[in-house]
Amino acid sequence: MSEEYTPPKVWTWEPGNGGKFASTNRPIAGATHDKELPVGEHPFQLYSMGTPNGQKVTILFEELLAAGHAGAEYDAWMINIMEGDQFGSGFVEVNPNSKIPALMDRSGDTPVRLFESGAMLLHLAETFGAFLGTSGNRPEVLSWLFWQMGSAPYLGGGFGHFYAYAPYPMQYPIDRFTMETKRQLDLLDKVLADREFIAGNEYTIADIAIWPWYGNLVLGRAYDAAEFLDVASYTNVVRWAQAIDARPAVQRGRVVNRTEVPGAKGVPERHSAADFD
Ligand SMILES: N[C@@H](CCC(=O)N[C@@H](CS)C(=O)NCC(=O)O)C(=O)O
Repeated sequence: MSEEYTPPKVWTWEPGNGGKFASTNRPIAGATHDKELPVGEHPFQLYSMGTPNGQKVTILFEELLAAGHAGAEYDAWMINIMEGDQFGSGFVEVNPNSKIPALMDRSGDTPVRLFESGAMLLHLAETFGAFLGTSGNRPEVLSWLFWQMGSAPYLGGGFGHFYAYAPYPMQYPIDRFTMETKRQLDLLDKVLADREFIAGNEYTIADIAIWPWYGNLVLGRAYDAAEFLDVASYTNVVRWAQAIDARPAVQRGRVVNRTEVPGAKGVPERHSAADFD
């Protein structure tokens, strides 16, 4: 439990360091076991879990379906990252990086794989010509989409890990990542002071990418940290987060691939709209 640490000349892996992900994390890429992935009847096969990165994709699928894009029907299969499903051989074929979400697009003649949630949002938005904003505003949408991909690891892997998941509290990393998380919230708050949505006055994949992380955070749904971060002070972010939270497609998308959702019903696997009934 010491905060004093002298790094050895060469780092060696000590399995089970006590953190929340100690049983599955390791410094080696690739599959650990053989396991085929199931394939359903819809054009899109999503292999995921309802973490913020997973929610981005299920929210976009539900928004596309709500907007009348029937071709966006999808099967969402549960990949339990706490049990190491991301290291099964079938999953690793779809995502060699062994992280959810992973997607197979089987809508064309040849199935194509996608990994990285941002790539999925862009691919689906382009495929259906939806939620990309107007062509003149596209650079702004893409800038915020990629901002999310680069920024959320400081919130999740940095702040969230050290505040909620580390085996014991350590002031230095908590201070460092709290400062960055609050800077990011302040940035979003300033941007949303004169815009309805992140990239302008239209709801786009930039909002769909950012909301599961920063929206859930200010709605008090992440890391039990609402008071610590004083999220209520980011009033524009709270207003934006509540508006998106009220969208029926978001209410559906955020519960997919989850077993337990406080105040709502989890939908561990989604194969049709009836799964939400
Ligand atoms: N940049 C990736 C991040 C994906 C990611 O970090 N997924 C986490 C869950 S939110 C995961 O699968 N973790 C399992 C592990 O690290 O073994 C994306 O947006 O798709």
